[in-house]
Amino acid sequence: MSDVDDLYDDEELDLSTLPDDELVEQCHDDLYNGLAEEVIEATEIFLARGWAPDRVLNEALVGGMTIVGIDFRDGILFVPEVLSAANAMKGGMAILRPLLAETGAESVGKMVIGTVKGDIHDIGKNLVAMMMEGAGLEVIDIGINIPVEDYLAALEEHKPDILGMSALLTTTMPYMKVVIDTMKEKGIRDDYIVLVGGAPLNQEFGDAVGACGYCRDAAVAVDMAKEMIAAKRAA
Ligand code: B1M
Repeated sequence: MSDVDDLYDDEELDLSTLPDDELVEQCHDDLYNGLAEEVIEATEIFLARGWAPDRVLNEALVGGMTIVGIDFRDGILFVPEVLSAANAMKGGMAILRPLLAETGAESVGKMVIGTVKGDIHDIGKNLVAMMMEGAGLEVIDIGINIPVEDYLAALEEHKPDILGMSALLTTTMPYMKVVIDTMKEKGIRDDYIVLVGGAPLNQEFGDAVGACGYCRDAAVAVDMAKEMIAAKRAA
């Protein structure tokens, strides 16, 4: 068979003919390659076969995004590829989200995230939000240029496990301390895991402002979030 025939075969792959285990692997590959339509189709097939929504989420989608996260961390994938994988994941999530809400499946955790006041950079924040969703967390993205009052209001409204803050400017990163200090004043600091990130930050800065963790990148953020939520729940 020629390469062209091979290519044709790939294009014409009928996902519905694959047994469950092969469809899971194919879904992982399609996520990795950012093929949203195929991921949506696979999600629908799993559901039609009677898979519970949380099983589809964990085995087909989160499993695939875990591979993406590892390769991003190891420098095999870069930001554009991860954004495209995350976009494909969103396609599957859009189908599963209402079903998961109906079945009351326990979420891995919840995070409110926003870029601090004075700062409109959101590419990194969006990537973190998408990777967190990819790991099965519920994410409430409150946007950019967020003043302390809006962070506090979002915490009050959504009661997340994690508050995530992003800053890309040396002039805006000190605002993270304003938010954390205000949380301390209100006596709510210890109710939340606070994670911070952004290109100009480092571990020393994260420690100095009183965050629970500084996240060098989105993959680190996901690992820290999962570890810290598990530790908090165990405690
Ligand atoms: Co801006 N900008 N920018 N900019 N911009 C920088 C940050 C800068 C370093 C460029 C430079 O001069 N070399 C510089 C800052 C210098 C400094 O502070 N020392 C700068 C400047 C000066 C400015 C303006 C002031 C320019 C001007 O107007 N004179 C202005 C500021 C506007 C404002 O915010 N008030 C400005 C504007 C812009 C654009 C609007 C044009 C655009 C933003 C578009 C957007 O975000 N929608 C922009 C861009 C694109 C950049 C650069 C080129 C790229 C940033 C980016 O998206 N990186 C940037 C230079 C650079 O960093 N190379 C630059 C990719 C992204 C995936 O990485 O955001 O680091 P990053 O996120 C990573 C990690 O940091 C971490 O995970 C992410 C994924 O791995 N992470 C988190 C980030 N947030 C996290 C939160 C977490 C966890 C992890 O919470 C749990």
